[in-house]
Amino acid sequence: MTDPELYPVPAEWQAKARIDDDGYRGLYDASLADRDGFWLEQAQRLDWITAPRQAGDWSFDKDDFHIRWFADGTLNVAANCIDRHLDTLGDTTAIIWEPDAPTEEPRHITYRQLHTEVCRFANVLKAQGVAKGDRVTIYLPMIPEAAFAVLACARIGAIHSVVFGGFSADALAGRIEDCGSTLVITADEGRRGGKRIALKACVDEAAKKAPSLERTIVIRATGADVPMGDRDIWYHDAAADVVADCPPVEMAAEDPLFILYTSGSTGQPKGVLHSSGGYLLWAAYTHELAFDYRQGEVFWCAADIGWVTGHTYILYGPLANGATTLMYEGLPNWPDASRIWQVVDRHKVNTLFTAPTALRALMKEGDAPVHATSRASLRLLGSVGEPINPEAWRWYHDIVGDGRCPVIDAWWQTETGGIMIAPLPGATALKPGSATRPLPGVEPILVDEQGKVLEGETSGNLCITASWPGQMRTVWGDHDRFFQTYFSTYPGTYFTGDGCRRDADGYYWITGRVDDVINVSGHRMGTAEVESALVLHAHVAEAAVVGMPHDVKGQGIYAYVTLNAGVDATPALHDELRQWVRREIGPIATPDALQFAPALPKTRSGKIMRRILRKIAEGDTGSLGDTSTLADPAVVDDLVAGRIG
Ligand code: 6R9
Repeated sequence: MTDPELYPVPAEWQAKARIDDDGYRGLYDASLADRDGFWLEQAQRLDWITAPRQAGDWSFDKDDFHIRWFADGTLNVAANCIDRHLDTLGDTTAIIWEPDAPTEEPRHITYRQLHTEVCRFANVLKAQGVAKGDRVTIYLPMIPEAAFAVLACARIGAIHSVVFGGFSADALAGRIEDCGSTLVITADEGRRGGKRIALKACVDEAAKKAPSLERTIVIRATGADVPMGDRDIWYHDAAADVVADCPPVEMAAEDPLFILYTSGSTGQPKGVLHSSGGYLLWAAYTHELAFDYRQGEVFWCAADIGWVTGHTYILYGPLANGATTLMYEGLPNWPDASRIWQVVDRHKVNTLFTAPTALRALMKEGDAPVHATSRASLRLLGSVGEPINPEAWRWYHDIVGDGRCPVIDAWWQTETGGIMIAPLPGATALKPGSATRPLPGVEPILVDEQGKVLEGETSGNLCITASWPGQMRTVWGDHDRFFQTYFSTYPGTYFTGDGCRRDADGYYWITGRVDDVINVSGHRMGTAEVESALVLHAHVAEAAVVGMPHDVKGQGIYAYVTLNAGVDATPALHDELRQWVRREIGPIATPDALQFAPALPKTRSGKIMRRILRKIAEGDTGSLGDTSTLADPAVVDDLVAGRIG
């Protein structure tokens, strides 16, 4: 190993881990030598109704583009996450629910109770006419009913589309319409950090712009008084009318399981579609491998189910493996900076999986809130969502984990379904800031701008050459966009949109997005999406949005705005525009900096030169590079003079 800062596999892990370094190499080679054999063997992790005899059937080539896995197999995803565990784990806790306020009682839901709740929910959906293949939008806070609703869809073969509770009415309406869902599941209100979130009111607002919406099922979560219209029914009323048994529907492995909208480099978010068999296998496989998951452990993925991390590592992966998964309603730092560690102690959490942005925010509060807790139950720490800076990595490892717990820096994407590049705790020596090596079955390559494959120690664009079972299958309603977005840039390979370095040890270091996507607190935001929201305002002529460094969020949003003639650039308008974006998309899209610009730097052909805007936002005004191709180079001086920071 050539890196000066290397954390070898701890002796304790070497002794007990399922897979050591030789094991990893052996498994990795086997996964390449006989891909189909490897995946058919892995597929035995699941309970199939009809066992598949086919593994991968795919081509990334334009003329023959298709991706299928286990196409002759059938199964039910919910039965794999619940029913098959009932004999052995019926009385084991499936879900620990930790409420927003620490003074409230947590809930423990056993696998048997989960079965009853999911069946009941499924029957409520069926009573509303929901059938296999229908789309159901779920707009819920982090309450157990969110898990019940998701699994109820899987049980009857409906396709769920979970929309993060922090998205605005407009964003919600767009997502309802795009997939043509007729039913939304929501709650009266959500709670986070002691604040209430008016979810039902948001759905009412969205309904005005989403004509496909026919029915809203409302869960009473806080007991707030919310108006109920013709479209609305209370979940508790509907649930009282149905029985608590519902047979799982037999699904083909390739039948869709869910849609999850994610931001890309164009204006409209994409509906990423995942399959039933391949996705679930990927969730179960990666959850067990990357976290060396053992029966009886408590697994806490501190994400929201509105993001893919919540789908795969709060619900599907842990439940498929019969784990006890923790679902937390609140914020890591409320009511105080030690809450997250208190929750670890309260529920004797063994593995914690969170995002660098949360760690950086907590780190700012110093070590005392961490030291005030025991954390003795922790054995493994995970990081996901964005590159983790070595300083935050060391703090996580040394302070949070008392130097005992390997840090699993897991690189993956909504599109990949689950973890792709990550250390295995018993096999991989760690380097702070590196996601280390690909999981068996994952074949990353780095290519230059021309698509030439780069070997050895190098930097380039990260692509994956061969399909894997958890790969997304299409963009909902736009298969051509699926191909264009991911397979046309470097023909024959899946392009991730990330830049990456590979060191002399073959370790991968993700450097961030190379497309027009900003990673704000581990959440993807398309620059075009924010721009589209800004130009909807009557006073805005043009907008350009870029990322800027942010010490807690990783990246912040920097917006340049040109106003219509005759409109004054006042502080009031400045605030109004930030609020406008917040209302149009949601709080996570609120620009951190908004600069009024008399004009934007454009080439003579009218293309905005984002490179220059990025440099200015980064404060790197000394090296703006060649500006001579600009139609009006003087524009740049105005921008530099008006820079916010
Ligand atoms: C799971 C998730 C995906 C993008 C991805 C990359 C960034 C995620 C990372 C990471 C460095 C890691 N990313 N994990 N970068 N190290 N461990 O976050 O999915 O929301 O789709 O975002 O996030 O840029 O392309 P998603």
